[in-house]
Amino acid sequence: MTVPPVFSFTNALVRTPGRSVVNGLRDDPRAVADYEPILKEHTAYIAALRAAGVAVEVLPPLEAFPDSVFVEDPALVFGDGAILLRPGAPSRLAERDAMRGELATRFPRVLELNDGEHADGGDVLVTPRTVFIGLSQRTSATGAAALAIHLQTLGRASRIVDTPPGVLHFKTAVSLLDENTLLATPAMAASGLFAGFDIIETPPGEDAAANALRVNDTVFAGAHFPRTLDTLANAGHRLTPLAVHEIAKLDAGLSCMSLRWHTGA
Ligand code: CIR
Repeated sequence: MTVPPVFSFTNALVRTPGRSVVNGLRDDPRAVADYEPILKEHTAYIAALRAAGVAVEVLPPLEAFPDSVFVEDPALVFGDGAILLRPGAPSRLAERDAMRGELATRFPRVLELNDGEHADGGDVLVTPRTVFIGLSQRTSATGAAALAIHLQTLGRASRIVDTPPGVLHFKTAVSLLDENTLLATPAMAASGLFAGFDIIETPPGEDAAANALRVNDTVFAGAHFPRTLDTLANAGHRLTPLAVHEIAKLDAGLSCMSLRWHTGA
């Protein structure tokens, strides 16, 4: 059987933001996010996934969990199995309880991190040969080690690496564009972690554009980053620019609003 590329997705799971999303976690306490624009960005994101050929299921809002729209963090999924994670922020930990049943009905097997093992999906970058697990404020060494063992059980090799200081998650600073190419901030590009990959650096002032998302034959990229969009277009990438202005106030980007998988792979 031919294995589809790691950015080939048939399915995605998203969750409608609750009105409480405006109380989500953020590094900058002065950032004020509004509900309607977040909903608009989320709605456009779902439409873009569908336009890219993905069957999207939409879960109902969870008002008790302001950050639960960011479904990437409590789980890591592949077509042949899923891992229920343990988000590192205390206010987000119980999001995993809402996610457990959703995984059980969709994946042939579900593994789980245990007490004390913290990892957020935002710290996990899946590439064709290696799954990078970034140590961060949210992903502990214990959590990363447990996650690596579960990945091995699912037949995937992983590497535990450091996340550069100043970013929330590993993938805040790097994304996969194709089998061999990454989009990364200059700091991440200089990390020396990515031998064998070509790296496109985000232009000055556009570090936040590094959280892009390859979905089938298109790259979702922040619409507010014109120089990054030009750079990616010049490199031959087909682009889907999406507004992320409002969710960025909650330190979120394009990967975090969905779980994506290819049925059977
Ligand atoms: C948080 O701090 O957990 C949320 N406000 C943002 C999560 C973004 N998640 C991601 O990039 N994977």
